[in-house]
Amino acid sequence: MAYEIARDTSTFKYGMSNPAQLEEWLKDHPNAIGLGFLGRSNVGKSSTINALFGNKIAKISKTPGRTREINIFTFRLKDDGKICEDLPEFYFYDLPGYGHAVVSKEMSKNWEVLIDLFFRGISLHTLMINIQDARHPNQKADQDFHQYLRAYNYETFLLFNKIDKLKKQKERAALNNLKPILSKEFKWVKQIYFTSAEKKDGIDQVEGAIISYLLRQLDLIQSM
Ligand SMILES: Nc1nc2c(ncn2[C@@H]2O[C@H](COP(=O)(O)OP(=O)(O)O)[C@@H](O)[C@H]2O)c(=O)[nH]1
Ligand SMILES: [Mg+2]
Repeated sequence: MAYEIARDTSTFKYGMSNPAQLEEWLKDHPNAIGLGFLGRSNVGKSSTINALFGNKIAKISKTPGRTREINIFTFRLKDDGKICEDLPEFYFYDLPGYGHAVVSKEMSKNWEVLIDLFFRGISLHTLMINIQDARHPNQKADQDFHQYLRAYNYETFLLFNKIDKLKKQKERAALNNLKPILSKEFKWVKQIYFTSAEKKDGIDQVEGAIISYLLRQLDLIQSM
């Protein structure tokens, strides 16, 4: 693979908590090519972003449910070590975690408003990356979220993170056995990965798949 993510180009752009501001941004970026990171609080969304896009670009939190904003970032690709100036800037979105009980009513209302605006307004050239905890896959909140997501028809990858915490061979085997079952259950999910954001396991494979997605979107837009 000649292309790679140019980690030193990853840039934080906006933290959006204001619906009107988000709506305006979405209207201004109808063809943005990018990635949305989604999952329950604490599954390792920010850690995965950091592993993919460069250390500490996203804040890693010790307290679940801290990110209440939609954080927007940009990045570029590199080819043989050189930044691809001929390719556009790409986007990624660190979305606030779903299914966390310990937030106030008002906060969860704002979460719903933001998430709803996001999914209704974000460019169709957005790959949704759903991260789940490999030790506790397919929780009620994950199922509920997939019900919601499937209505929108975005290409979706599923990542089971924290596999380093599965110490025993037996636990890993159980997760592997789950793969065909999950593929059936999440039929619209295009690809499934097992990762450790902490140990960087599986991250190269995810990066490769992300890059092919981005290049495919460029082709699609150019042929329009
Ligand atoms: N052991 C292990 N811990 C992880 C991994 N990914 C994230 N964590 C830890 O899980 C906690 C939550 O991570 P964070 O990225 O903030 O989750 P987010 O709320 O989904 O953004 C932090 O303490 C991380 O250090 C992983 O792959 N392995
Ligand atoms: Mg986070």
